[in-house]
Formats: sequence, structure tokens, C-alpha cells
Amino acid sequence: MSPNRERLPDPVFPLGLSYIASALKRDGHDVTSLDLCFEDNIDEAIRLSVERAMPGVVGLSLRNIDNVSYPRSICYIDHYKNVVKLIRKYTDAVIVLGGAGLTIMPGAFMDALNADYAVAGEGESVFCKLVGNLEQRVIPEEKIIKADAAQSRDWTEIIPDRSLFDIEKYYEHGGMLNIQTKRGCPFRCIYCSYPLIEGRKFRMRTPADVADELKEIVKNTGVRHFFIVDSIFNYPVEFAERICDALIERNLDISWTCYGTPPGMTDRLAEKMKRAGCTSIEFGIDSLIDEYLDVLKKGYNYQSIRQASEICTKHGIKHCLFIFVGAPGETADTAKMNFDRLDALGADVSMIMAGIRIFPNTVLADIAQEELGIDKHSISIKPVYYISPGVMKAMDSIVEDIKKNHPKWILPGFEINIDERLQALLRKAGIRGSLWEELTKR
Ligand code: B12
Ligand code: SF4
Repeated sequence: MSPNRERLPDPVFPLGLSYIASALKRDGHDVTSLDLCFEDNIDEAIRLSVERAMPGVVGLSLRNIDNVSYPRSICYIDHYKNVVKLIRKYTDAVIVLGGAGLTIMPGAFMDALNADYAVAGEGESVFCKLVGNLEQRVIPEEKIIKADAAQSRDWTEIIPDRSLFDIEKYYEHGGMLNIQTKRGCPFRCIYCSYPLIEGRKFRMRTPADVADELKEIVKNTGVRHFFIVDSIFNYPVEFAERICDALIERNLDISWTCYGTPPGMTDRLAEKMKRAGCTSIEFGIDSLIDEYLDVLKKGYNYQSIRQASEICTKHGIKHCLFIFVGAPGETADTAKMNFDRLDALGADVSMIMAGIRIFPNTVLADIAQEELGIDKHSISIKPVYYISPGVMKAMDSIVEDIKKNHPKWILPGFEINIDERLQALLRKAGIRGSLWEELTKR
């Protein structure tokens, strides 16, 4: 079951559950689905689904904990509590939690939701094993089962079964489908949860499998817009090139977007990405000042960002730069310096995040404890943000400055140039792909 009802920046197709469904079917289990994203009456939807399916196990995919957007921070835990309560109301099935959000803090979710089991990490092998055991009445002792990402190669042989979810509706309201070419991220940015979720080692699929999967989707559904959900697509560069080569070879009339890292944006890769259908790329650069790039352990400098930006522009790939205001040590003056550099770069779109959501077991949690007196052990489901004191004091004037001088910049936490009404309007107008690309046309 996918309880996710978040509509920003778009409703996101439940790719993780599609992988799980495929793995379960491969093992001979009967699988049905319930997606609450577009349901008006959650109680009724759960009742009907449970009555029809009579499940032995309900797997709940907890993708998001919160919207990581300060100050309009939304936490989804009360919604999840309600969903678990409703499942319990209608069935005695075993409830198993999984998903990216759950993986970041499985213990806290188990405490809050009182489910039967949690699978932290990739579910393909571990969840199937758990379901098999439960079927044989072998009751596992551990309530939280951790999948070892580094050892799980199994997933590369699985093609996600998207047929259990409403592809048409996601295309209409979310403007794209999603696909994954590899898992893992070896970088050590001090706040980031991605390596906790996917592991630090890259584990790649074969480029031919990826291209064939896309070809099948296009053939069977007519969907032509995609998001490649890899933590970073353009690194390692040679692998990204091989993916592009496979797509170019199949001559698919598709367009796609992805996350990237500046050092991976070589001239040759950009040329191939463009030919393979890439229209845009998002860089989580966080800052344009070397001192803060170092603090955040980004592993590159301003020069590298500038080069990546120029390469994208040269090849006609729209690029969006994400930066934080309020990184450790930042002041109102350095925030201004960041804005000046953003202006000078002329990126197609800039996304400004106020503060950084602190996740447990990260270096940022240690810094927050040391500098701001936030007890790192208290960081859990309820979102807490790191905002440097220098920026916190000046936040209102910084936001006013952006509104006045940079009318096209997006500030998710302040709902500037992004909100549900605008999202729905653009999709209703038939716009597909990343919506921030639209901003560049206004
Ligand atoms: C790509 C991505 C996006 C793209 C998605 C594009 C698209 N059309 O698909 C965009 C940019 C739109 C996006 C938006 C958001 N995202 Co995002 N996103 C990701 C990212 C990088 C990958 C997600 C993904 O598809 N993974 C691939 C699939 C196959 O993996 P999976 O879903 O995790 O599933 C596996 C396991 O989790 C597990 N599993 C999943 N379900 C279940 C169920 C059971 C029962 C079991 C046992 C196991 C299991 O098994 C699966 C297969 O191995 C993750 C970070 C990461 N590296 O995981 C963040 C992440 C999921 N996003 C996050 C957030 C917060 C958001 C936003 C709320 C941010 C915002 N305000 O805009 C929105 C929400 C959008 C929405 N409607 O839900 C957070 C969620 C945790 C949290 N902090 O709350 C993450 C973890 C990043 C982070 N900051 O830590 N996102
Ligand atoms: S911010 Fe990007 S590059 Fe850094 S650890 Fe996270 S996913 Fe990897």
C-alpha cells in the first residue's frame, strides 16, 4: 500500500512498491495494491481494498517523513498513524513497514505506528523472505530487519511491475514516470540521508536492461517523460555514458530529467545526454562558496559548478541549482554572495532551501548539537532544521530580497513559485516533464 498523498512538486509514481510487487510475484505470492494518492475517502478505500484482497500481510511504503521545507514544514506521521489504525480496523493482517522514510529512522516509526515489522533498506529480498516465513508460520524474532544494501545484487534482475498502479493518472497529474539505473552514493555530504538508504557502493543495472525497460513503457503506455531517480545520474561518468548510448541506439522519442553532480558533467556526457533525450538536470550544489562547499563536504568547488553550468547551457540542457541559505557558518552577507554568484551563472532556475533538515546519524546532527545545542538523540520524525544563527536573524529580509530581485527563483518552504494550485493548473494544461522547466519559458 502506498499512503503517499503529497502533490508537490508532483505526485510521484510508487516505483519502490513496483519493485516489491515484482519480487513478490516472482516468488509466487498473490499481490494486490492500494494507492491512496488520488483517493477521496481513505477509510472507504482501505475497507474496500482489504475486503476484496483479504491480505495475510500488508506492506506499507513510507516514502516521505516530511516535506523537508522550512518554514512551511509538513510532517506526515499523523496521516500514517490514521492509515495503520484503519488497516487494523478492517483486518488482522501482519503490517510491515518499508520505504525510504522508514529506512532513515525505523525505530522511531515502529514506536510511533506500532506495526508488526519494519524492513529498513531495499525490500526485494528481505521482504519476500519475511512474507515466505510468515506463510510457513516461522515467526521472526527481530521486529526491525535491516537489508544489507552492499550485498543485495538481486534487485538488478527485477523489472518493476508498474501495472498495479494507475500509470495514466500519474502521467496526467504528475507529468512523468520514473526509472532507476543504479543504487548507492559514495559521497559524504554531511547532511545527506541517501547513502543511509541506498548504501555507499554503486550497484548498477545493465544499460541494455534500462533502455529496454523504457522502450517497453513507451510501447505499452505511451508515456514519454521520465525522471531518472538515481541519487546522482551523471556519476560515474562512463556508466552514465553507457546508459545514454543504449538509449540513443534504441532511438526512443522520450525526454527525461535527473539529479547530477558538477564534476560528472563532462562535455562528452552532456552531448550524449542531450541526444538520449535529457532536457533538464538538477544539481544539489548547496552553495557557490568554496568555504561552505568544504564544510558541507561536497567534494567540489565553485569553479566546478561554473564549468558544469556552462556545459549544460552549451548543450541546451536546462539546469536547476539547489542551494541552502543557513549552512553552518553562513551569514546574511555570504547568503548575498551566493545570490550574486547564482545571478552571474545564469542557471535556468534556482531553488532556494531555507535551512537544512537534520537527519539522525549524520555529521550535521553532531554540528547542530555542538553549535545550536540541539540534542542529536532527540532528532527524529518531527522535523528539525539547521539554520545558522547569522542567517536566522536575517531570514525575513533575505526572503524579501529574493522576492523583489529574483522573481523567478523557487522557495519551496515559502511557497514562492511553487504551490499545489499552480502545480495542478500546469498539469491540467497538459504540461509534462519537470514543471520548473516551465518557469524558464515565462
Ligand atoms: C528521486 C527522488 C525524488 C524525485 C522523484 C521523481 C519521480 N517522478 O519519481 C522528486 C524530485 C520529485 C522528489 C520529490 C520529493 N521528495 Co524525494 N527523493 C527521491 C530519491 C532520490 C529517490 C526515490 C526513488 O525513487 N528511489 C528508488 C525506489 C526504487 O526506491 P524506494 O522508493 O526507496 O523503494 C525501495 C525501498 O525503500 C524499499 N521499499 C519501498 N516501499 C516499501 C514497502 C515495503 C513494505 C517494504 C518492505 C520495502 C519498501 O524497497 C524498495 C525497493 O528496493 C529519494 C532519496 C533516495 N536515494 O532514496 C528522495 C526522498 C525519497 N525524497 C524525499 C522527500 C522529502 C521528497 C519531497 C517531500 C521533497 C519536496 N518537498 O519536494 C518530495 C515528495 C514528492 C512526493 N509527491 O512524494 C525524502 C523522504 C524522506 C524524508 N525526509 O521525508 C528522500 C528520502 C530524500 C531525503 N531528503 O532524505 N523526490
Ligand atoms: S547530496 Fe548527493 S552527492 Fe551528496 S551524499 Fe547525498 S546523494 Fe550523494
